[in-house]
Amino acid sequence: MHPNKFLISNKKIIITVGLLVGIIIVVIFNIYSLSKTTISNKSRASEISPTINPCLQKEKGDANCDNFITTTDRDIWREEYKQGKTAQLRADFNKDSLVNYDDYRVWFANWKK
Ligand SMILES: [Ca+2]
Ligand SMILES: [Ca+2]
Repeated sequence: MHPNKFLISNKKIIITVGLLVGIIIVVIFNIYSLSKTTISNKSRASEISPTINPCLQKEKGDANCDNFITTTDRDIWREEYKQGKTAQLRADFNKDSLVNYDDYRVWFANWKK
């Protein structure tokens, strides 16, 4: 092998290795930033979820907290009205710690027939 040829092929090897190292660094950086993004999205979701009120429509008559005011909510009201003081107060729409006809009126006013 001619000494010049050896030098050229040596340079090629150095350039190739340099490129490979560069590519590996870029790939590792991308994987790292991707995993960081995923983790921050996850933690952001867990930060938000406790602040979401699961029962936004309760004061309008949504006893089962499904965000719809339906006859199911009226049935819950009826059950709790019968139970009296032992009721869970899921149907206490006006938040006076009683389930009575005031709550029924709240439900009826917001019920989409
Ligand atoms: Ca409901
Ligand atoms: Ca009430």
